[in-house]
Amino acid sequence: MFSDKEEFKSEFKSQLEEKLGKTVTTASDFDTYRALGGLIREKINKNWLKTDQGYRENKNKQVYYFSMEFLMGRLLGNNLLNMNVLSLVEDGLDDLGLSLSELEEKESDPGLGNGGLGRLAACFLDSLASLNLAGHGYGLRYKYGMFDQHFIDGKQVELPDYWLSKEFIWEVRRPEEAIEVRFGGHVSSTKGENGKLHFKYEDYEPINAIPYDVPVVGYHNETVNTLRLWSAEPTIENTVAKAEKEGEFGHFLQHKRSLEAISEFLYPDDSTAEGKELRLKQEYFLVSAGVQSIVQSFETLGLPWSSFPEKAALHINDTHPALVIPELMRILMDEKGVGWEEAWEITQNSVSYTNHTTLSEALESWPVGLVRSLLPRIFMIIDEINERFCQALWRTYPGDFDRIADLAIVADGQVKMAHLSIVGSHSINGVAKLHTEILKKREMKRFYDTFPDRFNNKTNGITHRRWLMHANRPLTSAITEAIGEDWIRQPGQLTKLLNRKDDLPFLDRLHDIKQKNKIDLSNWVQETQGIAVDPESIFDVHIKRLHGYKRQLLNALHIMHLYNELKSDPTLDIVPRTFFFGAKAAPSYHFAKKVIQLINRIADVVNHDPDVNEYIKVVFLPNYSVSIAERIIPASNVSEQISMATKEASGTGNMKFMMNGALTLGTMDGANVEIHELVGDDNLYIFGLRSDEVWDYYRNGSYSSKAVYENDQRVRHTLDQLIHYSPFSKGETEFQEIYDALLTYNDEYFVLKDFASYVLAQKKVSQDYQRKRQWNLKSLVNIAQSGVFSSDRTIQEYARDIWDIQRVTTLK
Ligand code: B1H
Repeated sequence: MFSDKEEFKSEFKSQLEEKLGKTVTTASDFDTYRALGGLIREKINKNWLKTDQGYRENKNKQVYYFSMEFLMGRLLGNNLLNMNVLSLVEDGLDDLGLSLSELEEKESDPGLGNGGLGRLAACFLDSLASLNLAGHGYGLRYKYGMFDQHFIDGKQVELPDYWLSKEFIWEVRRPEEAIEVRFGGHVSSTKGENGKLHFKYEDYEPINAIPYDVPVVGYHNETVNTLRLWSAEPTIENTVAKAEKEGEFGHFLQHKRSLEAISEFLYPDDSTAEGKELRLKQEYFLVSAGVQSIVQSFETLGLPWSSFPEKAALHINDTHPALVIPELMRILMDEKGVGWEEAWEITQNSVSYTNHTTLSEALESWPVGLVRSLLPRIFMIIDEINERFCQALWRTYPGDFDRIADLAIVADGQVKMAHLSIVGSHSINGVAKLHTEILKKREMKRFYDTFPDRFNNKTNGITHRRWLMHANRPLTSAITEAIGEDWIRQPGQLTKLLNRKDDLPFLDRLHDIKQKNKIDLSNWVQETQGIAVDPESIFDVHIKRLHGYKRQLLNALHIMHLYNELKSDPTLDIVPRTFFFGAKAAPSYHFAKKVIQLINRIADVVNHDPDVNEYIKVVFLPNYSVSIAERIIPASNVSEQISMATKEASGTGNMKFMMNGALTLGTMDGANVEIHELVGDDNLYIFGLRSDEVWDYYRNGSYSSKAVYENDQRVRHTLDQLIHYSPFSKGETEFQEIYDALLTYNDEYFVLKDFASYVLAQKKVSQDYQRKRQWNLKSLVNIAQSGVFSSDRTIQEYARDIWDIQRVTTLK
């Protein structure tokens, strides 16, 4: 690395001069960023190579984490942190009149994911490398990531995110490791002399998968793992053949585009499955390229196929890459001559699956006709897996047609991807205790009855390196000064902070840090949004994808209610509050877009009304992203985690806030339940129906939102304001749809049902906030108990219970 700051400065200057032909004074900010990034990349290369060689020589078992999404965030700052040169580089740049944080802003934030699921994959990669575990990510190199969100007249407008327009300096294209992936065509079979069937696959469309590798740098060790992102390109032979056959350049271009479309864009749906052919193509493209390359590298070890599961663990991040199962079967049987039984045992023992949601609209299933025509051989294998599974069920439950139909992988003309994933893997995990219980007792009960040993819980986590050490450096220093630095390697040791409960100067320091972060955020909001916010007000933050079940609408109705109260009683004693929102709605999710429009309208009304705007402000930050989250979370006091109980599988934002000292205002849902268990009633604000109460209402069908409307004047007033002349709707019908969803369609997510208890909880928040010392103490308890939610803990559990891998000790 760099022996000191002077060495860094001189290497950095040579980089600028030799690679870019610029000097510190002539280079643009982006050039400077590129030079710095390029220099750091060179430093990473040595350890990257060494890690790879070490794994090969020691024949370590490798984990491959298959995910359609990796929401990595910017890499420069985190790489500097993990390489232990952050301060040195910062000081060196400072000497040259440059600011590291300004250069970090020049990096585009790769939005190759929707939300929690994609960000979890990124946190896991950081933990794998930091714990010296041989684990790599396999994903797609989308040309367009998550759309850029703009607001026009308060409505969401989506623009393409062409993130590659600026060079992505961290990737290495490796065309020599390209893999051919095949679609369409026909399969015929012939019987060999031993009576074995041989399958011949013809007339298929070949597509090249080109890997682009991104290094994943471990924290203060020498491990550098790999995130491998596949990009679709036409194969040369096929392109030439097509051009000759069709003799027209136009056709050639069209053909080329249709192939490249496979890795063209990320589907912008969070928690919803899109049943589009292109999506299925994307899924198989990732799976086939990935599994083929894993098999190739296993073959270099010269071991028998039976030891494949001892050398490779294939993990599927939700069902999106579930075709890993039939694809591995196909390769083992058709290409390597392994028989069905052995191939099946190898497959089951290598594959494991995480379920991330029980929402029915998120469950993937594909029409049989589509799978059969796009992937004929894969369909045959799925069909056979299904056949054998149903026969086995018949032996255990003879005559139980209902059960067998319910569990079948292929049924009602659909291939059910969750069923395939359960049957074809050795481990199925949920992402928080409550979620796993719901899987076992309700949503997947019959599978749990059949395979009780396969089900287990792995509560999600977040990397404390990005979300605390990088996002909140002042807090990091304060913690280390208080309890030493062991917590960095063992985040569970943050509980040592509990000894500081009576340390008033320390509590004051926590308060000052939060205040400073709030001022920084306020300045940024002023600069970028032109909105003045009061850093003394409570910073109440609701950032996550926009979805009915996450109930941004509940927060919005409460703000309308506060506004009404303030207008009718100007002397009302209210603690000033700033409500922050950040949320993207799927472009086709009409209702979610209406909610965005409503929140923007509320912001417009509230922020411009002098009767209220000293007390409440509403800021909807457009284009919410990982880098915006890193700014806002360290500056927040209240963390809104208000999903309808049973619906949010885990949540991970809740953990980031807690780690930064914000107090949760939430329902007993997902991982909030575990936060509550750790900090106790006094250190968070729980409201609303519990999961069993929700189920009771489902069972009796006794919930009536109209009854709430009729009995609660506050609810009536705010809802009426949506459709009658009011500051919020001007008598137009633009929010009729929201009104109807809440009343005509009986409020699917129990927003009105939980309104009263939410108002009470919010009142309590305001009261408590005024008692500074107590509030700081609550904040301290949250930070102290947040270590469990480090993804290091989560990954250690996956490594031990699911993947059966150990730390690689030959590396440092
Ligand atoms: C989560 C998704 C998801 N659950 C389908 N399910 C998608 C489903 O593009 N698709 O088709 C994309 C994403 N995402 C989230 O996973 C849960 O809602 C969170 O509660 C959880 O914290 C997160 C990570 O486990």
